[in-house]
Amino acid sequence: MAFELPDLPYSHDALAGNGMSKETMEYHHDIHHKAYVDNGNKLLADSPHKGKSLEEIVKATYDPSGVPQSGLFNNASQHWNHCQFWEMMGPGNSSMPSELESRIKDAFGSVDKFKEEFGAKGAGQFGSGWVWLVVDGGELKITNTANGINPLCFGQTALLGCDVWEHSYYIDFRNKRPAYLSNFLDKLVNWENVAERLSNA
Ligand code: MN3
Repeated sequence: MAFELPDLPYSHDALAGNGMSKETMEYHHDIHHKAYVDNGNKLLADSPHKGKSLEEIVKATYDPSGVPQSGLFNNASQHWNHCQFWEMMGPGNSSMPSELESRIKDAFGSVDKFKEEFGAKGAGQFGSGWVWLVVDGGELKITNTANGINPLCFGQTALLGCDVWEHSYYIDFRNKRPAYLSNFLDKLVNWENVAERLSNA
């Protein structure tokens, strides 16, 4: 099954008022995400994994001792990561559903403490990568991963992920990754999507 670039679930300028510009979306979705799809398809064409689903390919090609990971893993995992990322944001300034809020309070003490820890983990990721809210063995945890590595690699469920590659924030925030992260948490997250992932976890 070939990889396919999904349309954004909103227009390219839908998040512009919330700190993610049309120009960022044009680069990030139309160029960067598309490159992962195109490069992944080239590598998949000759691969024994080509009949598998995207999630199966990510899990099957992840190498726990791999530095670097294979090209197929990197492109497949980044394709998966970006598909989740677009869905995890929205233009609605959504509020946090109560079930999710109470799980976050139980795990981190308060919503503010959760945001603080998520922001610190994202800011602390050295180089390119992601910061995640995951369910791991029934528990909510915040993790960070290098490059394209994601929660699927560790049998975790991703509830929320934020791309901390420079291409995600350089146009709108220049080098200010912490400001990008706090804006993401305060203005961009689609909390209904996060809550839905939690109820399916
Ligand atoms: Mn990216």
